[in-house]
Amino acid sequence: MRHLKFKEIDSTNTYLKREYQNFDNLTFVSTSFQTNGHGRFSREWFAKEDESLLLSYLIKDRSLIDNFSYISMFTAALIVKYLEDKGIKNVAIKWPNDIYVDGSKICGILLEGEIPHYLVVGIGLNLNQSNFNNFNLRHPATSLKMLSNGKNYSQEDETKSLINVINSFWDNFSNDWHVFDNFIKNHNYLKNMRVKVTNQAIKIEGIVEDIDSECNLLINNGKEIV
Ligand code: BT5
Repeated sequence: MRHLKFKEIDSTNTYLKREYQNFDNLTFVSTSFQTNGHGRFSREWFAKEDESLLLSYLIKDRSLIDNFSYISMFTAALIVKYLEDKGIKNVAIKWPNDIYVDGSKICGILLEGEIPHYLVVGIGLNLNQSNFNNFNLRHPATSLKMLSNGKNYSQEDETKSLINVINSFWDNFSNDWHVFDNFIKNHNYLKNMRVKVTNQAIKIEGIVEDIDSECNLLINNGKEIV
């Protein structure tokens, strides 16, 4: 395992996408500040200096890349465990890539890469924000500080601890792709909610029933489960 730390960088994801040929499986990159942090569809990821945990890790192991559909959900499950170990309650995974606490987003995960060559998993986890009033967010947001009576968190320490959790999981992973089945089902934020999802140009609307053991969202559209 290798950990590269930056004070400022465009984006930890973009860095690993540029440099993936020079690094091994499970290389971690973190930074205090990103000038071009992003989510899906080039949406902006907001994080002032030292306020967030900004981390990406590289996957080059072929057996993991071949099962890419599990990677962001497994990362989410590890982050949920990490937050629960800190005593945070009501943590849930909003399929496919967000973590919510009590209805507010605390973490976003971004999977990028080129299959079968490499994957980059990016994590933005809110640590020390006191509010999100100045950002034009699509959904309510929260931070560890807001959930723990104003306590401040060290970006460096939290990054190190989360890296340990993720690294030791993948280091010991024995290709059991069902290891989180129940955990993910029990932390499904969208369960029983009405959603609209576009899957390969097909629009599906209905009530979320479950997440299956291949990490697909199961939606009841009134006629069938899709
Ligand atoms: C995500 O995208 O939630 C994935 C975000 C991944 C960010 C990490 S940071 C380290 C690495 N380097 C990067 O450049 N990216 C990764 P998405 O589901 O598309 O959500 C983006 C939306 O979340 C935005 O349009 C905002 O509405 C909202 N948002 C932005 N910043 C936020 C924050 N700090 N907390 C909560 N919501 C935020």
